Amino acid sequence: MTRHLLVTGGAGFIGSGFVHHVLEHTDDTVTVLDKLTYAGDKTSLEGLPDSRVTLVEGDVADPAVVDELVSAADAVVHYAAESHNDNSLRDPSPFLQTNLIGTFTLLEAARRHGTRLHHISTDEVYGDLELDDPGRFTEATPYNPSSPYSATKAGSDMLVRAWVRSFGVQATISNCSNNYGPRQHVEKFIPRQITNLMLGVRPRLYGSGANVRDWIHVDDHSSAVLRVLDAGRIGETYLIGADGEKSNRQVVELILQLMGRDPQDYDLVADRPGHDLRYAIDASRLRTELGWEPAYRDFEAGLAATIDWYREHEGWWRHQKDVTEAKYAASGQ
Ligand code: NAD
Ligand code: TDX
Repeated sequence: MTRHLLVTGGAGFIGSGFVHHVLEHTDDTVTVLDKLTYAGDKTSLEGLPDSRVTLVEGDVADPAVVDELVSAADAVVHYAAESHNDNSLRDPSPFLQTNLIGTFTLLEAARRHGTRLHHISTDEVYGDLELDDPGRFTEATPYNPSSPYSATKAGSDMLVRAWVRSFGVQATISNCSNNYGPRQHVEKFIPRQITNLMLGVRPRLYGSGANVRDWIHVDDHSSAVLRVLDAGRIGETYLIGADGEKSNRQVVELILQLMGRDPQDYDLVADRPGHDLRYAIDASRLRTELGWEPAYRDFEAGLAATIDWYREHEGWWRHQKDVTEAKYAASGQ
């Protein structure tokens, strides 16, 4: 059965990846609702057929726009968010507006129209783990967010759970680990270092570089979300991860090596305030209950392909770079 999906934030990194994935793997049609903030880019949807994808420029916190689009959709996948921790430390206010009020606005529309909703969230809601802790996050880990960004994502998850329980909204939640791949904004760690190197600037590691992130290719995130949308139990949360733990130092050294440079050729800069030490996902529920498996198992190959994408798409990222670096320079990073 073909569906009509409403994808919020579908002009951003992961949302646009999901739209590409849906077009390739289903017969569904898609409406993207995106405010086209600094992080959204229409060209991330270029090349997709107009007959199957429509972009509506609008705010997920605008009840009139959201009501109309939700009423016309069979299901909603909610990616729209302010997504960058460093920005949330400079100015938290848009994070509260989009991540909390935006999610509330969608939930109210889903409640009115009885529409299925899948909410996209992050492993950062669980706070962090010690570097030597043998444990990983599971669906039972208590929430303990550290940054304004992760606190608003945690709050949005709580709103979804409350709307499921109190109003019977047909929602699921997924909390994914760090994504990498094409079309990620150059403010984020991996694209920042790749594009720095392309411009002759040394990579910049926060603190000691010992912090660990659990990397997953964006296309694997998309396949997992589609699986939860199709087969997830209403009211449940699913953790998404692909066993990709690496220290930031390891990632930078690999980028340098893949780009033909000395792996030690990077700088240590001011640490992020409140910097989470380590994230690690146990995705057993998703794997055993829904039979999901990641397709990208070789991080080095995925990273090499991502480097190639930035080399081939300088026109996509070049205009974002100077304004992004000016913000970092102001905080010594
Ligand atoms: P992104 O910043 O690249 O994209 C966000 C998109 O949302 C942009 O297109 C932006 O224009 C749009 N947007 C922002 N405010 C809006 C508003 N008020 N109304 C409508 N659209 C708005 O972010 P991303 O990295 O693609 O993350 C997408 C989602 O995935 C977020 O919910 C994020 O919390 C979650 N997530 C991200 C990661 C990661 O590694 N990047 C990991 C887990 C979960
Ligand atoms: O220049 C840098 N140097 C550096 O060492 C930057 C930009 C980051 N870092 C470090 C900070 C983190 O330990 O690299 C790691 C990754 O940083 P980000 O790309 O900013 O990601 P993170 O803060 O881990 O959050 C990401 O994953 C979870 C996404 O941005 C979130 O949206 C998602 O919820």
